[in-house]
Amino acid sequence: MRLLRSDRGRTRPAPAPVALKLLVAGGFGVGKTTLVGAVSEIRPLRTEELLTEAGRPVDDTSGVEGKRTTTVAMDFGRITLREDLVLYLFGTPGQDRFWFLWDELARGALGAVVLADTRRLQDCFAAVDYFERRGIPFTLAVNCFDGAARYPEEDVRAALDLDPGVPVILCDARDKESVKGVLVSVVEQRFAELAERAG
Ligand SMILES: Nc1nc2c(ncn2[C@@H]2O[C@H](COP(=O)(O)OP(=O)(O)O)[C@@H](O)[C@H]2O)c(=O)[nH]1
Ligand SMILES: [Mg+2]
Repeated sequence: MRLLRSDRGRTRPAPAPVALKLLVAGGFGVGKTTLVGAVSEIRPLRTEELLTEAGRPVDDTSGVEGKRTTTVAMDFGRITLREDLVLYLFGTPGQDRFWFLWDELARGALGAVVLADTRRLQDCFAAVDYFERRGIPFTLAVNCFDGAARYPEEDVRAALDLDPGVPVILCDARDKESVKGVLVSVVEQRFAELAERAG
């Protein structure tokens, strides 16, 4: 009988996991910080600051009146999707005045999640444009807030004029499994693209 290598106690060392970078974008108060916090294995690095009186005219909290803090620089988190696949999540700042950070964050990103709230769909136009222009694959994730009307995927797709290839997923940014589903769809998109390119 042939001895297997593993029978001799020689186990192969586990390969180092592939680390991929993903961005989480979307309008102010749409749930980016919540999403990163829901799945991150490390204590999410947050740079929340209390909303100040000075920020009030620009930080539109209508619809998210409970919101007391805002992400000034970014959210950062990590999730092991499989033992050989680790995602690093970077939440983009929602406010227009921090747009200068986006190009830094986008460098080397495999893909993105654009979070949307159907009550304020226009808030994610800028993020959709940004990723479309740069050819960064993204999944449009509708964060289903309590009390917000549910719209079918086709309606959201039409309203945002999304390419047919862009996945639209209804999610709950507070729910780990729900968020994982969104992240997997981003990764799968990119892998499918790479496989196609490789012929
Ligand atoms: N009901 C509900 N509230 C949410 C959900 N996601 C986020 N929130 C709340 O909405 C507010 C804004 O979320 P946050 O993650 O700070 O938004 P960000 O500005 O995009 O980072 C917070 O008070 C969250 O607790 C959700 O899926 N459902
Ligand atoms: Mg935030």
